Amino acid sequence: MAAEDDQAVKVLGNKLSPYSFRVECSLKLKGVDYEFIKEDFYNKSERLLHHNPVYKKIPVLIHNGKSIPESMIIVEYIDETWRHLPSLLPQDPYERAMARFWAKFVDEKCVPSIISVFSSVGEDQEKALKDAEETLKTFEKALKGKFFGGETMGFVDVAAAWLPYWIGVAEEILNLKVVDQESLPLLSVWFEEVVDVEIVKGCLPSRDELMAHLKSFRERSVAAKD
Ligand SMILES: N[C@@H](CCC(=O)N[C@@H](CS)C(=O)NCC(=O)O)C(=O)O
Repeated sequence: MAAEDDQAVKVLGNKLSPYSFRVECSLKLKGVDYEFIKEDFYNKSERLLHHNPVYKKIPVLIHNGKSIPESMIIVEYIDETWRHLPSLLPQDPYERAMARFWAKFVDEKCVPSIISVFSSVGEDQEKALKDAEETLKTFEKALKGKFFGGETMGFVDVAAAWLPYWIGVAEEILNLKVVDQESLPLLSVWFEEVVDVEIVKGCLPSRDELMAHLKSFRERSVAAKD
């Protein structure tokens, strides 16, 4: 296994994984060629178990035979390895720390609050929706112009650029609005801008596939609460 993975850049991932999206998006932003190896969520390959024996999760980046797990650690690795522009993390140490802070906020606050809306019903869902709105209001304050990275996509944009697409499909399934112009004016504009970036579009799964995946996720999550 290790010998055949010795060459160049490979990504073990799945387009339906937002974490996998981050890795593809960073490589494309840097213009790095890579081989994408699709992993099955429910039937993990020997290759995945070999390259990520600790968490056994996608994504994994394999670079010259060395494996790196955890999406945002991979994004930092990509930024440090291919140092040419665009730089994803800012140069200034304080700004770098803040970019890491907001990327962590995406994983620790935004994602759980949206999953909570998506996996609940009735009053629980109404409460979850209010919480998600508050969280996203805090998040939109971190925007620095067109993007979280300023005039170009940066570290935080890469961490969150899948959200508009995933939330759009979730809103259609739930028949409710999580992000609207009135309550989240800045984030709404970023939602539109970021999914319009060609590189972002190129890393997204088909809408039908995502719809089926999220519908099944919702059914399982709601059933688990009964
Ligand atoms: N913190 C990890 C999360 C990765 C993750 O949860 N990957 C999911 C796919 S979206 C996975 O491989 N799940 C399989 C499992 O949980 O066993 C990262 O940022 O890479």
